[in-house]
Amino acid sequence: MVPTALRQADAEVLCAPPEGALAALNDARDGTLALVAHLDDERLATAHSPIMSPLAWDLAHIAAYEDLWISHKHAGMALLRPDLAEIYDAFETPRSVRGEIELLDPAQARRYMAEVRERTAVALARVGAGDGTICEMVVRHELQHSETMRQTMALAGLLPQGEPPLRPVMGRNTHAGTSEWIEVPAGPFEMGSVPDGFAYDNERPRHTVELGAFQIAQRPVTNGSWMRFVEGGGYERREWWSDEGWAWKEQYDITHEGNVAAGDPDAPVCHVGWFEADAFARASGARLPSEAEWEKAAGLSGVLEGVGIVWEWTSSRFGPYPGFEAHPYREYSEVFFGGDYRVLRGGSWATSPRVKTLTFRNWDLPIRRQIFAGVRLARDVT
Ligand code: AVJ
Ligand code: FE
Repeated sequence: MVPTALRQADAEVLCAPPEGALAALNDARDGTLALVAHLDDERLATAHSPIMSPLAWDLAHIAAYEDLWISHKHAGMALLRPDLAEIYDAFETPRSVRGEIELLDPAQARRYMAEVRERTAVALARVGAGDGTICEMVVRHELQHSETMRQTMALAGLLPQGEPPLRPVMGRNTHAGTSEWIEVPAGPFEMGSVPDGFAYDNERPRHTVELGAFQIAQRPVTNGSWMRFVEGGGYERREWWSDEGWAWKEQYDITHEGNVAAGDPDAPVCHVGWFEADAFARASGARLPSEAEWEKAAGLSGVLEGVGIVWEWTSSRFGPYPGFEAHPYREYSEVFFGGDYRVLRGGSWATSPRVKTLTFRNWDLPIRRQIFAGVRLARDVT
């Protein structure tokens, strides 16, 4: 398989011209509406999982966010529906309660999305897109929610036909599950996004990181390797698990998910949590890469294969880079720093190419398995 290269962060904000901004917003919207076109109102309004929102919540939240940032904050207009601000704010109304409160029904949510978009067009015609940062953030917000919605749909068995796409099968030239080790020599590298163009605040500032030599797997761990881990007592051998991971596994009776056995043995394993990924690595005499190691290796051209099929868990907790400044959306990153979140890198088949860059940082709790996440191993050089 051809090695996958991720885009570097963009040197310019893609949304800078206002027509470009509206076109990008409309493309994102086409994708959102197409994603849910096959679902009836009941499926859209149901909370399929306590850790996910009803899909109709995501739809109206996308609109509320757009109205807040473009018409209200950027263009100085009043909110279209101030009465909805609280229930469609991610912090005021957390996921666990979104299934229990009165929400807009799916038809109302679609109408709200359309009305907000009309106001966005008016606002941009009136004041322009500025340097494009706000519009780019709104576009990527909608695109990121399309992945969140796909997670919900995957849990509920509601993904549209053809998804997930046939996953690229990683090289059959080697025995399934084997992967070359790539050695990355010690030395400094520049981590994070350049100062120009759009990037999330947590990717900045770009800074020099000194790393020792390490090895990283050429390919992500496959379903076949994961099955060998399972059959070799992966979920029974205490010594492979961290204390916290073992406690979680015992309390919730965690075993491997059925889709691992059903998946193509040569395709990357998906829907594994951080605790499992960590145990798998220990069982393999390896460890997870730190996010700095991951970014350094992924930035070397033609080295890593299979990047961007599944998110890759790293050993790192989500935190600020030295000199971090929250901008412009304070609640995007800062409120998650210092928690239990672990960083994932690379993107998945469900991540929009616009979002998927070399420096993009995703994060989730170590118990979470709903994301399209797998593992790439690393190890020390001895
Ligand atoms: C970057 C995927 C962790 O879903 O919590 C969506 C993206 N932020 N709306 C999330 C996000 C606000 C975020 N992740
Ligand atoms: Fe959001």
